[in-house]
Amino acid sequence: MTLLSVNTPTEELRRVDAAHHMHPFTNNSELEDKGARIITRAEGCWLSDSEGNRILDAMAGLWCVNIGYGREELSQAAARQMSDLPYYNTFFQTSHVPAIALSAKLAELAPGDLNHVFFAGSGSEANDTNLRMVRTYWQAKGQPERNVIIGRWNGYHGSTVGAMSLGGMKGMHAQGGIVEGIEHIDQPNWWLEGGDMMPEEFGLERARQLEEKILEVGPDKVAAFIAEPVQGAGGVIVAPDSYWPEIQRIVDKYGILLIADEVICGFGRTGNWFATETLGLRPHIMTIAKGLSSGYQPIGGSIVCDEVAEVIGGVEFNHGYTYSGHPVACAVALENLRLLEEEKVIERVRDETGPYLKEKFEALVDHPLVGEAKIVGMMGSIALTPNKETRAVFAAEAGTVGFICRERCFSNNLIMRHVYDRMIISPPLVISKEEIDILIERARQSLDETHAILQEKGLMLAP
Ligand code: PXG
Repeated sequence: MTLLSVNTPTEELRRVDAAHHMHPFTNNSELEDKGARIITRAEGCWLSDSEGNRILDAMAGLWCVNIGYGREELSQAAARQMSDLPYYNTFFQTSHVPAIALSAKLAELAPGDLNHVFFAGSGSEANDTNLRMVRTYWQAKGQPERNVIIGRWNGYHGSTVGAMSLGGMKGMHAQGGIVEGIEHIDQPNWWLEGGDMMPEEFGLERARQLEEKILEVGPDKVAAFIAEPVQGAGGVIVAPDSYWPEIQRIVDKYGILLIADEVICGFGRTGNWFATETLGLRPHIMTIAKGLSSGYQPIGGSIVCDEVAEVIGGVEFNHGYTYSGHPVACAVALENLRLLEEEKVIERVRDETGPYLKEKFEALVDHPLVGEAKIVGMMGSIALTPNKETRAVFAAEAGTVGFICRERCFSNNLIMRHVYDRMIISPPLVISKEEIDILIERARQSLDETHAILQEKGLMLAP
């Protein structure tokens, strides 16, 4: 086989890709027709592809490149660590400096008494850790019957069996089934499911489903509730203000553990280090990944409160990954956190670029296709609709219109994703005001083009 490189013709790369590379969440047969877009380089918020396009990445990769692409400091940190100690494990009473330093740094950054870190290689692995950890916690406390974990429909916690079961993506559950002892409640998506209720009333109703579920299962059988502070993969669903205080009240009342999945929300995305601070939550465990290393290295983990860590530390927790606390990943994460802190990236999101983006993004609601525009810090979504007043969905199958809009964005060199008929953004936190202007301009252009296509095809219809 000829050696492939970024200089290989795109058609050849696409052919080999379709022939041999199984892509995540992709119907591979579609790749044979059209082929993948092949990304070759990236700098700041900009991607380059094999056809010479420059694309504004309003998704920060997969919600992870918080510090932006191309930071030499991070590649140097990796190279240094690879020379010094490319690998050693943290099993069997061994440790190494990068894992020690990173766990201490995370304990410093995390709120409250979240002072202990169990490392994993990804967010999915970390949530599998959490599933086993909370059950082990209650076992160790002499309450083994407390093993039910409650998650939410349309929540996303990863693709491994445990994480997928905690999540509420029905299409995933349908492929192989889920782990026993996991229950789900409805999501706080007012736009789609709020009916005639006002948002605050709906937020309370959805939060109270947690209490109803606890009572249905039996309060002495529930181990934990897991949720994303802002649902990401489910379409950037920002709960009404009434929702989280009520969830916290219920968690406190029944003494169950709260797991905040901060995989997307953490490390500045909502304008604070963690979204639990933005929303005033007091979790016992936080799941982290993505922005921890800005995606430069695969790393995730669970930040655990004193009480849970003490109980788990009192038994041998038979759990761990070859790459738990991988030294290169830890070194890169540490350098990433140093840059986020030193360059005041999160403060800028909170005080400057976040409010600037919010103003421009929320103004998209004046577009004829846009029903609502919601944004927290640097994660936002707009709902596409054929009728704003009635909050109608399109008559076409859910996702048809979102897909058309995503394709228009692609052709306008903007990466803005769709989740069904919601368009979502989650740009690198270092995005400048000028780049925000470009983002909004391209989004508007793509919405106009989508609108024209829908009118031409007669798709502006509600059922
Ligand atoms: N929790 C949350 C909240 C996530 O968003 C995971 C856990 C799992 O992390 P890993 O590192 O195992 O992927 C995620 C991941 C999408 C998309 O299309 C979202 C994720 C991953 C891939 C695609 O929005 N989130």
